[in-house]
Amino acid sequence: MSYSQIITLEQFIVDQQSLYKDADGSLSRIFRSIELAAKVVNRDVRKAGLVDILGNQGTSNTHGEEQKKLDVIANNIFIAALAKSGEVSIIISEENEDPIFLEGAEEEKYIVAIDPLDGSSNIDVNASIGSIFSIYRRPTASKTAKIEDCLQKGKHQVAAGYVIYGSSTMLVYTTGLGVNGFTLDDNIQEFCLSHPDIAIPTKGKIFSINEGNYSDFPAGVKSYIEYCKAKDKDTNRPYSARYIGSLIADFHRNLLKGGIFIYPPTEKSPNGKLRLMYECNPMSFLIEQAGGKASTGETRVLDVQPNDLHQRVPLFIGSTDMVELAVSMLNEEALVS
Ligand code: AHM
Ligand code: MG
Repeated sequence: MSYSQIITLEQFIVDQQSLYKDADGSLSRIFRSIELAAKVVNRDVRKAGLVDILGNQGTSNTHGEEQKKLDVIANNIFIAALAKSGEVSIIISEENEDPIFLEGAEEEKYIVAIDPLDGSSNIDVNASIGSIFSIYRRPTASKTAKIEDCLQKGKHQVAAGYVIYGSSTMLVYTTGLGVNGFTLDDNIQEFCLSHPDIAIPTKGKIFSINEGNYSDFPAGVKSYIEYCKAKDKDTNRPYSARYIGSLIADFHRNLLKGGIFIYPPTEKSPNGKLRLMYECNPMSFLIEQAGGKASTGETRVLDVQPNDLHQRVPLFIGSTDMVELAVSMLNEEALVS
């Protein structure tokens, strides 16, 4: 492809925002900050083995999990870049217990939720990791941003996306006008449109779940796993099991190829592991925009009213037919037992 045919992320965002009649450039400025943060984190991820930034920071995050050095670095980079945009009044992060109210920006209309480095157990072993972001408009007209402004249903997201630091680095996002993917060209340091209008196949052949927890799964999830493994020519079964333990990597593969990712409730964690605001909502907005589905097993993820910034929900996400079947098996078994 010649460079005259390249569409950069920045150009694409400007063109897309011109389709919104009330767009004033604020969202574009937030995206510019996210893009910059993604490039800086990418630089640090790529040299992680060369300098002393691998390993543990020796501190825990708000969920009591050990923080990796790169988690902390990525968190600081995203917060600094978003603060600089001048358009964001509150940042909430998986790594921070409390919301960050940005000084001097109390009246700005946007709130951004981030999981700055998702899949951190994969950092030390050189497997794919990612960053997730989700953008909301402040619902109140009050002058000072409040914590309640952050507790919005996922269906009110204005934009969401992720960066995957894989064999190449990609940024995938939606503003409610479909899903588009951009690959970072290392030579010119620009994200270039490489995956326009991503659509997930309605059926897939991949199921992604941490089967190590099998004995703790609800009966319906166990039945669905057995269904995925059973031989049946007509429905192309058995399906393939693929699970790396990095939501972004598992999600990205299933988005492009078709499949289902499940993080179910377990006996130990009745709400699953993944966080509504930082992981489930942004991925659910993306999957719906790509033609797929996301459910907690009981309801559409995007309809869940959050009551805590760090709350967890079970997640069934991916190709529509697969999610519908998994959820119906979950509920059928729940009725029987
Ligand atoms: P993290 O945000 O602390 O990295 O944790 C979330 C990760 C997801 O990326 C992944 O899907 C999940 O945890 C894997 O959990 P498990 O190891 O229980 O299968
Ligand atoms: Mg995460």
